[in-house]
Amino acid sequence: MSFYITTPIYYVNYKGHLGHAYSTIACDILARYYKLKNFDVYFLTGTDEHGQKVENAAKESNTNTQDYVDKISQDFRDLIPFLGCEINDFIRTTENRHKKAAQALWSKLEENDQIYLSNYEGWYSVRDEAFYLESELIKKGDSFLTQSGDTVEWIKEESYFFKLSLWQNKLLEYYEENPNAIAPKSRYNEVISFIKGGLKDLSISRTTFKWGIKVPNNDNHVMYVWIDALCNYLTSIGYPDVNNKKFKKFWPGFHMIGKDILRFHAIYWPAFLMAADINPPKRIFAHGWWTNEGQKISKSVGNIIDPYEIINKYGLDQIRFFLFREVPFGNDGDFSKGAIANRLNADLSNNYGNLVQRITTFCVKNCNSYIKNNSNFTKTDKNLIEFMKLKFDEYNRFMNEEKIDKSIKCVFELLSETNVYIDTEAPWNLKKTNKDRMNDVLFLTLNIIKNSSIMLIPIMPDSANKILDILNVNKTERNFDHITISTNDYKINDPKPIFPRID
Ligand code: ME8
Repeated sequence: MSFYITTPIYYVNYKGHLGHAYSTIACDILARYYKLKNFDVYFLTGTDEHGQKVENAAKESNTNTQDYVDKISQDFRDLIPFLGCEINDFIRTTENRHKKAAQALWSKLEENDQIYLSNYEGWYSVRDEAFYLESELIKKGDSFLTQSGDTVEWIKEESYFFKLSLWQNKLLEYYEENPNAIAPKSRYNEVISFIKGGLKDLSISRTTFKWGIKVPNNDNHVMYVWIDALCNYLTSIGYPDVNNKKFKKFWPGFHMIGKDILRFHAIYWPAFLMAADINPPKRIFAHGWWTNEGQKISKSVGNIIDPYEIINKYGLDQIRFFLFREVPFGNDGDFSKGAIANRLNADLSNNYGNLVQRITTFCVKNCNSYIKNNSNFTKTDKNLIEFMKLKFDEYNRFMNEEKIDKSIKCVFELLSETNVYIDTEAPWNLKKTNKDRMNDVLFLTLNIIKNSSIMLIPIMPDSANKILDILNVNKTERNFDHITISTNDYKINDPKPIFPRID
């Protein structure tokens, strides 16, 4: 089984921030989850380097455009390992492989009679790199603003058009037959009502600047940045060679995006693909938007959250955990210092960390670090094992719907229940009265710590693996085939605290 997952490719007009990190980590969580299920996973990210917005940013910084995009693209690339993400490819739209792929896609659309030359006249937002109808804008004095308050400019130029209007009914049919192609459901409904509102042909080339991929056979035009950018998902797996192994194995893929770019991915992109005889994406998940202490994050307000700063302050796994436990995935979230401290202390220090720390230190001090395996479970033990199985099933069900917060919650319910079990069974008392039973209680608890830690690898790979190291769990057993009660004994390594408290 294969799983192809992509992040949006990020504009290189500014350095990466928390929002970008969020999309990338979301993909890493799913990629790692599917790896634990033994899927063949391919995880792509990269940078979107053409268009007016990027060209303007280079001009503003008085840098040659190519040097400018090289520098910022490298910053995005460097951020990935810092976020604990393991990717398979990093694509840049200024690479030759991509220019070739985008031009091949264009030529295919032309060959299929999907493109014509005409004139475009209308509103354009450079910030969104998007065309707008006047009805979608807010009038302010003599000018118009986008819903998010950005300025638009009137453009009038010769342009190639894609026959998007031809695809209205086909898209509706496709989405009716494939209701899981867009998630969450509210985004699916949004797309359906947008399509029902009517689709106009889409301008797909520009003539007033040069920073883009040349349109085949017409040097006056560069491609509209979105047709160029969306094609990256095909480039990485070898397009235009649709018969190569990678393409056959991984397409169609799963696109993780922010809610701001839903229309491009869920309307334009599947239409381009179908028009070029390629299957539309398997699934598009649009996640919510982060604010900073209640305020919209923006360059002009100056409240951009630097991933380096927060990860250096709280820890990588702590931030990964907070971002995906705190907010239902798909909803908007607010990044606040108070919420971080509460969440990390309650779940990581007091629940997971406390259970691991007190059990492993107890084993080292009182059992010579050695716990024998056991399969003679009491009724209470069996209930806990059943609860573990139930939570693992729920965890999977939620992960398969990208309800990452709910999946995490299942693991923490299991850990809480295990803390209660330990308090009730009290191995510290059994030490004096029944050493065999003490061993068995510890054995079951270690198994639950092991299984919970495997389930938490996608979220907190480093910490979960450190805990599995303390438990001496074989690297080859750190996957979902081993969410069982081991038949081996446990030998405990010296424990170190993993989740310090935050003040
Ligand atoms: O749109 N909260 O690139 P971009 C959550 N190049 N996510 C956020 C966020 C926030 N406050 N801010 C940004 C582009 N994001 C195009 C994409 S794809 C073929 C081309 C995330 O640099 C979110 O995923 O503006 C959003 O969709 C993406 O960054 C936009 O990044």
